Amino acid sequence: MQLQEVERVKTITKKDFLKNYFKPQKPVVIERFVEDWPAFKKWNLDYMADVAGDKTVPLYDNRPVDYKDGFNEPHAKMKMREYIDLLKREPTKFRIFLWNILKEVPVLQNDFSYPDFGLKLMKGLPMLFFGGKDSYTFMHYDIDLANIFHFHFHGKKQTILFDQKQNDYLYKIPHSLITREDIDFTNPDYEKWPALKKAKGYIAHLEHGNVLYMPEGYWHYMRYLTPGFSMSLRAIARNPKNFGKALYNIFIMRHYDNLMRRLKGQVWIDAKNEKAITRTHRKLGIS
Ligand SMILES: O=C(O)CCC(=O)C(=O)O
Ligand SMILES: [Fe+2]
Repeated sequence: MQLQEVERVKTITKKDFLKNYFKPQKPVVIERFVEDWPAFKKWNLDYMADVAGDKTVPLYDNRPVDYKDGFNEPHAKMKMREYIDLLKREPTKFRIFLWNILKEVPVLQNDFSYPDFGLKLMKGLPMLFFGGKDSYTFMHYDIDLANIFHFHFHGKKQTILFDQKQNDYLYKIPHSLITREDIDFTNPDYEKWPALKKAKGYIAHLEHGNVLYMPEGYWHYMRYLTPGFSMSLRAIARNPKNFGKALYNIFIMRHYDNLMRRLKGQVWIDAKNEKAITRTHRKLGIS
């Protein structure tokens, strides 16, 4: 893989963001954008335990997709306070994924504002993500191919990104939003995954208060280098092709995939995993 560092700026105006990053669909890290948010000073793991400690939270680990699991179904549950104790105590694979702040802990809304990047943010969908040291969120792109603003808090996170033009090299699983789950994107085995050598992407490290802009449909892999959490805000895909793919994913792909899981079980999952390799290698003339 050829990974270049995502550009970094201290802060940015709406005009420059639109011209230099949104229009060309290029990622960027804005380092000091949220320093006037109360969240910048307040948001850490202890504060989250204070405001949400009694909530039961859905947890995900790195197990491969199983046909018995529904789309994005959690693997375990815990009280938020217990989960945060665990995060602070030891490395854990358990992550919280796509946790809606508005619905779960509305007081957190007082700590941030919706920034004006010149895009219309979806106000109903501020999502939180938590992870333990060395946990990671598998390579995926979001079902709606949105523009994503990913704000990181408490500790450090590594992210690897690819645009949709790289799909031929990534061992994408058909009828899904993920790549082969046995690829280690931080240290890929090119003997096993030769196509990855052709992939051109980006890498960025996020620290407390940084915001990463991920353009429409960008693949993202996120590794928690320390325990920490992030909030994503999103704006609908503007490119008609991406918007079309979003509708297809939401209204057709995921229902078709769920149906096939029910009908064929693990055979369906195994066949898709196999196809990810054969299709990728066929396209590139690798046998
Ligand atoms: O930070 C994570 O664990 C995943 C974030 C993510 O997938 C997103 O913001 O869309
Ligand atoms: Fe995502």
